[in-house]
Order: sequence, then structure tokens, then C-alpha cells
Amino acid sequence: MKKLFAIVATVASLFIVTNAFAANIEVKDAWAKASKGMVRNGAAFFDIVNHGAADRVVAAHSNIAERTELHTHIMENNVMKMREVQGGVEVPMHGSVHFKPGSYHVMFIGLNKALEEGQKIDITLEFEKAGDVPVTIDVLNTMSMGPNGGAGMGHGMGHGQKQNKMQMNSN
Ligand SMILES: [Cu+2]
Repeated sequence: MKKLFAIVATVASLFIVTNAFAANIEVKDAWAKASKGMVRNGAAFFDIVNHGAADRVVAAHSNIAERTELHTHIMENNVMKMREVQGGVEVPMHGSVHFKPGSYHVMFIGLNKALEEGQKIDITLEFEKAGDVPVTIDVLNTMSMGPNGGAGMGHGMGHGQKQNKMQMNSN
């Protein structure tokens, strides 16, 4: 009984320090960039940590935009393009996946309203095994490179103003 209590206390404390903890999946440091000007698209980034067997993110859902999609960036003929991810994103056993600018991201297409700095957004990530995992996203200022100041990030290719230069095939 004492052991059970210890486990419950540990799980409860995890709820406080992370955005989401469902089964073996933990989603943390979730953030999005505040909208700039008339841009009606946005993107969210986070780290997914898997404490169990291999799983897969198969979809993202929100009610803040017309469409919420899993995207990645690929280089094609030296042009950076955004693509909707086909078949989901694998999260390896006891591994992690980083959704970050220039790589995997959750894409909001046709935002209902501009994302404001300081705002919090609730979305759901759908996993093959863990099911629906709620994620709370912090909207940071337009200059932000993320909650950790962009440490370890690539060349900073993001969204916002660069949006219209990218080609999308998700229609
Ligand atoms: Cu995108």
C-alpha cells in the first residue's frame, strides 16, 4: 500500500512539471510563435518523450484553426518545402522526437484568430497506442526560438513571414 502511494505521488508530480503525461507518453516544452501581421497559419513545436514501447503520433487536433495537421520540412531541389506527414511520426521505444522549426511541427491552417503572445492553446495529439494526449502550448513572441532559446536548433527556418515562400501540397 505504501508503495502504491509512492507511485501515485510520483505520477501526480509529473503532471505538475510536464504538459501531458498519458500512459508512457510525455509531451513537454510545447510552444508556438505569435502571429505576425495577416498570416493566418501557425505552427506548434514540442518534445515527445516515450517512457515505454514504440508508439506513433498519427494526428493532431485543435479547434483554433480550420485544419490542424502534422507537417515536416524536406529539401527538394534545394528548396525547403513543407509536407503533411504521411503515416504519422514514429516515437521510438524509450526515445524521443523533437518537433522544432525546420523539422516536424503541428501546422494550423486558417487560424480562427491571431495567436497572441502569452496565450495558451490546448490541442490534442493522437497516438496509435497511447490514444489522445492533451497538450497545452505557450504562445511566445515572434522573435522566439523556443522555450530554451533555440539551443540545438538548426538554421531557424520557421513559419510566419517565410510561409508564402514555401510550397504546400496538403490541399
Ligand atoms: Cu507546416
